[in-house]
Amino acid sequence: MSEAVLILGDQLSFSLSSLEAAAPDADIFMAEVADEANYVGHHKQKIVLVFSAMRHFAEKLRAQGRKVHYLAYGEHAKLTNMADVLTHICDTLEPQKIYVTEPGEYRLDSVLRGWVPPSGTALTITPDTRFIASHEAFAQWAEGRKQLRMEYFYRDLRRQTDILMQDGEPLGGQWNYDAENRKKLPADQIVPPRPRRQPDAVTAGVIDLVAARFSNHFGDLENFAWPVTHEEAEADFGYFLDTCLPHFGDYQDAMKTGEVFVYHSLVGASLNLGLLDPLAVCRAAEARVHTHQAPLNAVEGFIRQILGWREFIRGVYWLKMPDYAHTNYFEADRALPDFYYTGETRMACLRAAVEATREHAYAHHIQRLMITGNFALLAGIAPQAVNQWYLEVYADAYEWVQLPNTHGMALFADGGVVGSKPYAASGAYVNRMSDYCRTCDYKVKEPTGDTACPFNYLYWDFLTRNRDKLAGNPRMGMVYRTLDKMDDARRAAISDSAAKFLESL
Ligand code: FAD
Ligand code: DLZ
Repeated sequence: MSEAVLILGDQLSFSLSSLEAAAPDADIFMAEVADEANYVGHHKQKIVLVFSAMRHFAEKLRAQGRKVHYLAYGEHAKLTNMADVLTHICDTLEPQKIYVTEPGEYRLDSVLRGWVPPSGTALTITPDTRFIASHEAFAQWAEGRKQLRMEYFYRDLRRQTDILMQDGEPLGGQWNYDAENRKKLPADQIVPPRPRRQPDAVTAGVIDLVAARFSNHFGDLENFAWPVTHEEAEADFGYFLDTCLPHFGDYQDAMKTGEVFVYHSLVGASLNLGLLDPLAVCRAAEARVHTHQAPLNAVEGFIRQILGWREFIRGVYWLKMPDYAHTNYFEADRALPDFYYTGETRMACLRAAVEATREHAYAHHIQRLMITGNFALLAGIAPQAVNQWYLEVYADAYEWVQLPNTHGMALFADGGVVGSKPYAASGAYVNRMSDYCRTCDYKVKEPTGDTACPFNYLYWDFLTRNRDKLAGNPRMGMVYRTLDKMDDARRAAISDSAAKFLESL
């Protein structure tokens, strides 16, 4: 009986369930197709990363003695999408069985589930077991809960995996050390440089391909340094453990001019492709506490991002799709300003976030949430436009993780599924966590007027515009009491400054 396996571009794991389900002599197919490369205008570096990592993985499988059919971009022009590829597999091989691990995105999942195999062939979609919680486990946890909160899910997964636990209790006596993780980066603190990597021949070939075929996509290619193999991903993660993890907690929320990566791990892109395993990453970080190589606040903070946020976000996506993507709690409808692509804005913080994004297909979490995300929230930009931008511009972006983060966490467009209140902030927050305001054209201490930081009046204007939706939220009581104490002249100045600024977008 002949069998085939289709491996998607973000399924580059040897333990993939489709590979385990199929016979060892099954024919393996991997395909670079136009629809996946173009369903949004992915950053050029993301396409290089996915294609190069796919090509390296195919070579590894071949070296293990597997039969791999690799359809490179442009060499099979008629195969534009994954349904075409499945049909091509049937035409060339007439397999009785085709296995594919469930795609990470609802869009592609619908394509595969909607594909009708020819008679004599059965398509089996296997679960993606590269996560700690299955869809069923998340749905069971969510069942009957009024609100889904990451913290409680995270605690359950800590207990389940026994990570950072001691005799059934959280190590150190606390579940969460977030309160210790909000330091500003001191001006004289030297952040270690990231190791540079010269592209090998495979990556260099893909860079040429992307430069030629995707020249209209956003982003620079010059700084491409993403790991494209399991070994490179492990090496970079090892560097993070040794050099950055000890400071990860303290400076997790810090931003600084010229420091794109601060002490962040950059493991998101590798985890999402399957080059790293999330549980192994958490256990390797946990070991650093026991060997006293990193403090508990850093290690817990890092593990919470992966065991907590990453798993929770994926659970929300599959529980709530497809309706989730169409909610718009604040009825926001403004177009995305051009500066999200050009970086041409007088706001230093936004400029830094967009420039990092263009140069590295990366910005760290606080830049995504509190700079570009906060601006989109306060300015009332249409969620679909914002979601599309985030899906396009980051090397680690796939809808299952991007959408709940953008739509839910940053924009509160889901009305409170991911977060209990909007992450709205004025310029004071940016000033507290960064040095951007020192060189900005705008004045962070001015509340209104042409030279005031736009975050200041946009913040109060957002709260005023959305009073009916937010004033009843118990976590917003204090800000509304402050707003209510403002006199009419102050409120009019806020409204005028906001209207003028928004008009200028
Ligand atoms: P670190 O800061 O070093 O964190 C370690 C790891 O924890 C990350 O690699 C990631 O796997 C995980 N993690 C941390 N925060 C989250 C989170 N909120 N949700 C899920 N996983 C998390 N992450 C993506 O992987 N893809 C995206 O497309 C994406 N889009 C985002 C959009 C917005 C608006 C926001 C606010 C966050 C988004 N995130 C996304 C989450 C987070 O910002 C990135 O995972 C992180 O910045 C990646 O950098 P890093 O690998 O250096 O992570
Ligand atoms: C992101 C991406 C890109 C750019 N190209 C391909 C491709 O040509 N072939 C492929 O199999 N996968 C690609 N991917 C990853 C898919 O988009 C990803 O598997 C789905 O979005 C599901 O997460």
